[in-house]
Amino acid sequence: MTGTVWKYITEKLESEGACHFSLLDPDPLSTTVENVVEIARLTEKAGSDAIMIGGSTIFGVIDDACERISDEVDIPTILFPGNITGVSQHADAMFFMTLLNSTNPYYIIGAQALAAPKIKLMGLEAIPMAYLIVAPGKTAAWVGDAKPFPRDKPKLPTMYAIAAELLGMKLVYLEAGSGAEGGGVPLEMIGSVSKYIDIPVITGGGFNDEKSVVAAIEAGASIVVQGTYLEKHVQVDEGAELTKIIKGLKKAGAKRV
Ligand code: 1GP
Repeated sequence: MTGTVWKYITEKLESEGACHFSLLDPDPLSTTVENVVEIARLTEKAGSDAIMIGGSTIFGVIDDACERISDEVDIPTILFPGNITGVSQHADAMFFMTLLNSTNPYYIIGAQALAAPKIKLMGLEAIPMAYLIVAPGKTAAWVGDAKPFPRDKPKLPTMYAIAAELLGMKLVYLEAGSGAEGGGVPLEMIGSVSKYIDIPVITGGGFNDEKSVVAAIEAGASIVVQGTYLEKHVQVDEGAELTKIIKGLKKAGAKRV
């Protein structure tokens, strides 16, 4: 693909109002590289706008998966690292994340500092992103020593999101945790955060159907991320239902353009 990934994302959001990102976790304990590449191919075919590669726990090296996914698809591949092990030169860009509601400075700035020289030397495009973990938070909360925001307290992540914007972050990610029950981050929380910041809100964790994905966009999110859904369903129906989910998301997005 040509041009920077950030330019691609902003232009897509400007013209289509909302984006769908597919999260793939190339964890050899639960999948194979071939499987992940196949899912990437199907999600692109279904209309997903980008592939995020990573996870909170990485067993092994992600280079091979990154290289093969990037070769397979034309949409951007963006690293979504849970630690310094999540860096690869084979992706188009990286979400340079800081887990702002971690209680451990390692996840706020320590890992970033350790990885920064390599990222800079590689010339990898880094997109600064605030990562905010909402209850239940699942593995991401446990690994990241987070103090997850209670689901009924939208004001708390809103304060953090405004701080993130003032610090110069380009995106705010509201994360309920991969496999979260309850249909993702509460809509009231997405609404509150989106209302008070001018940078795009990206959300993920438990968005497993069209209804919840569309509701997140209608509540104010710009990008919805799906991971678990893809692992479970995309190969079963060759992406037929995902195509419908993404159509629904784009329809909701179009109302905002
Ligand atoms: C996890 O938000 C992502 O970081 C995706 O979550 O696996 O529940 O779709 P799911």
